[in-house]
Amino acid sequence: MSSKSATEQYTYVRNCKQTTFSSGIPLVDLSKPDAKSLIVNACEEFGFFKVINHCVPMEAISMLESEAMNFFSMPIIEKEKAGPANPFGYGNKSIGNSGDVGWVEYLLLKTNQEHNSSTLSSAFGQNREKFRSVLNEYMCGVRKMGCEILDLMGEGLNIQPKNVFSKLLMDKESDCLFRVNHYPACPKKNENENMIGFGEHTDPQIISLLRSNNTSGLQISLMDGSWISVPPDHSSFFINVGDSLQVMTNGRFRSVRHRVVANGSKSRLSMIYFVGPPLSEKIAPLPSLMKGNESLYKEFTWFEYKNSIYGSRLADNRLGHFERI
Ligand code: GA4
Repeated sequence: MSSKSATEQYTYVRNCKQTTFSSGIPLVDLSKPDAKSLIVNACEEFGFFKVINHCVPMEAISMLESEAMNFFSMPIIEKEKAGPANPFGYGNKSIGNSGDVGWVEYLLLKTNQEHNSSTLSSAFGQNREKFRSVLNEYMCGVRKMGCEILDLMGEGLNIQPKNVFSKLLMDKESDCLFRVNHYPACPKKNENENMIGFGEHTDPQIISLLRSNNTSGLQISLMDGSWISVPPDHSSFFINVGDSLQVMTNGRFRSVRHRVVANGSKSRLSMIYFVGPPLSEKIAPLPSLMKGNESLYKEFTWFEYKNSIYGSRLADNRLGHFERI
């Protein structure tokens, strides 16, 4: 992964507060009746929560993780056959189009397109069918869980009908993405500093559904601007509120700023399903959540938002351009 000139562009952050299960991250048990109110509270305060008792089969999770590890273990020359990630495929260090770099390599895929592109075939060779079927099984489970969570948000917010959010995910024109990030272990130069794996940013979509192996690295920013580490848990999912949901709730839900720091001794593998609406969808506050207030945002479509973000830097406040002054 490393080459001297590229390493020089990396950024480092100081160590931050560690959290324990009891002190930090909101926990939602999807099998419990209080799930919907816990989700609403978590989205308001953190824009982030951890989910247990989800319906995604552990077997699909483990199989995809091992297929992904096989892919990232290949020689770089093989992986690059699936690249560059422009916008989809294998990417290494470089994130987006504006010069951001991180200690990360990744696969970025569209979810509702057959993965028969030359991209995957050339890099996966004979293993392509296996990867495709394992990926589809995982994504089916995650989509189901995403739908359940979005319905619980609708119910928790007393929105009629409750499927206002989930129907965007179920729409066959939905613009969802899937990303697998591999952060190789990165020996520390200095005990107090960590190399940035994926720089701070908010996700542009509605929600993102993330899981990782048991290696730490994910950090979220709290309302006061401080950062906390999210203890990893390979059997749970972590949900981020994205910019679009912040707008649809007129700022009631918070699009969470997050980042990943590289681990000094273990590699981290994460998989994220980004729930994006159809391109033509108007992203605007739901009338029932306005309660006589004005919209905080100018109206825009998902297509317009996407166009505006691709020229931005990772850490930019992308919603800033769409705020009403
Ligand atoms: C952040 C969330 C998703 O990973 C992503 C990222 C995208 C990319 O990697 O190409 C972006 C980033 C993300 C937001 C700003 C732009 C676009 C990199 C970047 C600098 C796939 C997405 O949809 O937006």
